[in-house]
Amino acid sequence: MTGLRDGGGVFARVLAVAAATSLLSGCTGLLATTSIEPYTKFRDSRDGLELLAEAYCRDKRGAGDRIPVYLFTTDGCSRWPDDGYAACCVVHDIAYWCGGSADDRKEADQWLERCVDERCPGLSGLMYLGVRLGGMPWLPAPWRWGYGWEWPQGYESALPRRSVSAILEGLQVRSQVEQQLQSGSGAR
Ligand SMILES: [Ca+2]
Repeated sequence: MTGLRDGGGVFARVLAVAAATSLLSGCTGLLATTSIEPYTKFRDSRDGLELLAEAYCRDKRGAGDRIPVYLFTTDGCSRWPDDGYAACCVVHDIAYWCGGSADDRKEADQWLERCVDERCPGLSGLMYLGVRLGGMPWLPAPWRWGYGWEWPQGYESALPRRSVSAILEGLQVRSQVEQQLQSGSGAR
């Protein structure tokens, strides 16, 4: 347990540094927000993201394999301050919900870093470090790798499946997430 506590302390420090850095770089305000509305307000957006997550996961795991036992949910950028890159975090959540091998997780984290870097270069490296430390599959946290499965799902063996980024690109997951996050304004 000491290791877990130490890991949590490091994670907290990384978060504090990230918040300070993002403030200094003008990427975010003082309040941490999760701009994933209309996800929690509108059924259509929530259903759209669930279907998108399932499509990604069926593609990732291959026909005939199971998909997670829990429906897809997202908390946006978890406890990170977020300003304009919530879609990056939701896409990253889709990959985390589905799970897979250690290499898949690293690829998803690298994808997140690139995505956030487009909007907020001062934060992307620290966010990468944060998800590497805080997203391990054996941590009983709701944002862990493979969180769509019963804990502990752990890492799965690497099978000759398509890469995370190839599937994200093939299904245009990021632009579809952005559309879902914007669609609620028209539904009001
Ligand atoms: Ca998240």
